[in-house]
Amino acid sequence: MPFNIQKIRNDFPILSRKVNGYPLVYLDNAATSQKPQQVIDSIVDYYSNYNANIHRGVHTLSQEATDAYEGARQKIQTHFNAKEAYEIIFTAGTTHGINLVANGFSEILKKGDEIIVSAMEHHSNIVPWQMLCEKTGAILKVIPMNKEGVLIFSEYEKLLSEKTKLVFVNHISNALGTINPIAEIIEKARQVGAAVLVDGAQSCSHVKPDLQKLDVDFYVTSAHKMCGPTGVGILYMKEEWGNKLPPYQGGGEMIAEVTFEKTTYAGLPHKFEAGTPNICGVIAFGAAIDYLNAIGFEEIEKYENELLKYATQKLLEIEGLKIYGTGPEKTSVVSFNIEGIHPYDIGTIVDKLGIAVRTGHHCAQPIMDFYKIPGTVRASFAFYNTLEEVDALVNAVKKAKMMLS
Ligand code: C6P
Repeated sequence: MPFNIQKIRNDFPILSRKVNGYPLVYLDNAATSQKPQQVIDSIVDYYSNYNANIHRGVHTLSQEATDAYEGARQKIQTHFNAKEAYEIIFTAGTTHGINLVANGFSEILKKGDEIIVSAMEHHSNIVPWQMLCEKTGAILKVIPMNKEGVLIFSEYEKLLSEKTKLVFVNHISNALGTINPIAEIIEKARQVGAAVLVDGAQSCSHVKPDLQKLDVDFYVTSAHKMCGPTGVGILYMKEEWGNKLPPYQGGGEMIAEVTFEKTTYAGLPHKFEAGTPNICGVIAFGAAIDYLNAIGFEEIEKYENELLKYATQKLLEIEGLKIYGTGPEKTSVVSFNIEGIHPYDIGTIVDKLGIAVRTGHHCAQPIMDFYKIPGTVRASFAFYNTLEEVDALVNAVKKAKMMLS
């Protein structure tokens, strides 16, 4: 499909609404993406035509719902190039997936084992590991970054040793837009026998990772970041880990046999999917994957890079504006401040002009501490944004600056 921005925008009903009397300019895509009609239709279709519980009934509706749910798993397996569909575990999202892995490792790690995270992680890729360290006596080490917001690879190499058991890193930083060299990070971790978890929450909408080629142990992401619904995501885990880690929650569907004396667990992926899952969400996630693939990830990446380049150049023309995250490998996130003005004030004024940006620490307080700032204004672009919307942002920021200086 050729990249036709107007046609794409027509797929997103929300993009034609007004906010405070102005056309909505939605630049908070790193928080959550908007949903195309195709995804909305898949939700309506499920509840209108074949809503039923899955894996449980012999009746037609249950079989239809099961087929659609398992069909989405296969679609997602193909998209991320996992070896087996059962290596894709459905979760409530990235945070849930990380906590599931952390829970599993609480039975594996020993006192003195080391865990490495990066300096630019989201809180959900910091706090569960701190909790794990408290429980097990393992030690958390941090890969530092430089002023450009780029990880210092040589420092990472120094941190690695035979004590390193796990490495956790996001593919793309939500607060800076930096793309981390995950292939190299994984390769180095392999040399000391450490397992690696990649947080793909910010990358899944921009690039298509090849999980087998990366040879990563765990990969987590959320559907809502890639045009799917909230409350659903995936945890990919290599089969060997799926067999090794204990279940996270007990309940229906995750068992092979239950007696009051002993319970045996189901195999993958059901071992980690206790209870009735977000059936509709999973099916709609599949529809979102279809939608994005029909546009094409190469096209998306190319177009978003144009938006990033243009936005960076135009915003930097504003005197006193500083961008955080200036490394050479970046995605379409621009995090900035204007000297002497609180980011919250800028966010509030641009909202009055219909522009949605996020302000604050973006659930990445250590990054803000590093730069000694309370937060930033973050404009994050998606493939359905336009150069005209970038202009609207720049004009609104100029206006805010005039009002607040
Ligand atoms: N970042 C943002 O505005 P959940 O909430 O579980 O779907 O995703 C958590 C998460 C984990 N890792 C990264 C890199 C993320 O960016 C996020 C979510 C949003 O930046 C909401 S805080």
